[in-house]
Amino acid sequence: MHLPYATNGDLTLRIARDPYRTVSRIAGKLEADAFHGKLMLADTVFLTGPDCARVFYGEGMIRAGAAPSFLKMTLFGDSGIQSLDEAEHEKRKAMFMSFMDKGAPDRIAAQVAKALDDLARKSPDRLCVQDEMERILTRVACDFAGVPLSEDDVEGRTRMLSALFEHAAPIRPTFLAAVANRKRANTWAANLISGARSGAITPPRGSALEEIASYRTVDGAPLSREVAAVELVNVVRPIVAVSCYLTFCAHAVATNENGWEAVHDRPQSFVQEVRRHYPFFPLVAAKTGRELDIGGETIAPDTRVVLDLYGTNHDARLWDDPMMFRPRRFDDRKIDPFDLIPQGGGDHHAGHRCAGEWVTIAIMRAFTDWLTRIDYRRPKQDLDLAMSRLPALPESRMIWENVSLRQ
Ligand code: HEM
Ligand code: MYR
Repeated sequence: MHLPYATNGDLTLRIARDPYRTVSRIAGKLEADAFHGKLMLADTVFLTGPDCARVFYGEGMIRAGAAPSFLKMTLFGDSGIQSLDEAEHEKRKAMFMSFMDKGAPDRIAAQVAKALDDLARKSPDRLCVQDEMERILTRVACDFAGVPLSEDDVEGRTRMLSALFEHAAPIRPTFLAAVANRKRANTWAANLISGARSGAITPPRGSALEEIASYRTVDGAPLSREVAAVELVNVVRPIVAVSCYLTFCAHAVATNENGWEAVHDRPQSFVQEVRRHYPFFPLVAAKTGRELDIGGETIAPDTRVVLDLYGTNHDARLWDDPMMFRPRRFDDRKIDPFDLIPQGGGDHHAGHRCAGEWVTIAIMRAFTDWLTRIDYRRPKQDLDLAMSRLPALPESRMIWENVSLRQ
């Protein structure tokens, strides 16, 4: 048995133009969940759907050397948790997961709720939801991680951290600014690590800054200052990135008849449907660590494998009318580790599934609760999702006017 080949040569340009839909479209044409293609000139196996997601997160897949190098220059940084395997991954992941214990999602959600109410109390005439949420989440993320942040630095740190996820891919000139911001972010975080290690900064017990600064690898060695910095950014940056999901929540309310009703009547289902429906993280990459059977074909070791997250979240075999925004579908649905996978699939502890999934959901719930407590006007604006962007935010970044807390 052999997997089919995608025709039309290298898929890099097609994926760059339409990162969310290309893999599932080709899979549909080939009538196969797994197929061969080329990505950046290298042989790659593309996977979509729940069965293939299970293979992607199964035995024999590794992450060392799997992420495209441009992501190391921006979003991920070099030598962080995303590139680890086996014992070192397990140990470092346990540290990341420990940050999420002790009520962290609830604590973060309470802080977000307070910051949102403070914002509405100022009754702004006009605001950009994406920009405002990035600012709020930068404050919350730094506080959560035990990182000092003065009010004067909020704007600069917000721009620095947001560039890493808003311009992560080399598809627009803004990528170069993201590379520069990755260098700044690494220097900023490395100084914080040095400060925590020397005692110049005393981060709260159990905070990410303290734990990363004092972490010991499987061999008992501390992390280099550079790697520790990358891991600190791996805690702070993604919390700021939840801003995109908040803009998507606002977009879902603005563009769907059932959006507003769902925010009131079934907020948890609303949040899950936003995570399923909206185009955020398109694809994830791994490599075969040995000869591996995929769909009946033996794939050579060291072959890149790409899993289509967005396509799996829109797979018609799993979701009725997958392109429709329909929160009710989650009212009594049991979620499987391999069907709703906007933040990766499988197990959080044993695999690479996103460590921040519960925090993400808690922040989105705080935002949707807030929507029921405020009034605002939405001026005419371009709400089209720019599907070639990563993430595919609405063109206007969501503008509101006359925002106020309801009396
Ligand atoms: C990994 C998405 C928020 C921390 C991942 C992965 C995805 C993802 C797709 C990779 C899964 C894989 O490699 O198989 C997202 C999205 C978020 C988000 C769309 C929304 C903003 C967060 C938050 C945190 C976080 C809030 C932490 C506070 C991490 C970490 C990893 C990760 C540490 C690496 C896990 C590992 O390699 O074992 N995320 N994430 N993420 N995420 Fe998130
Ligand atoms: C984070 O880790 O900061 C949270 C999510 C950020 C998502 C940014 C979207 C761009 C990802 C590009 C992936 C290209 C895959 C080959």
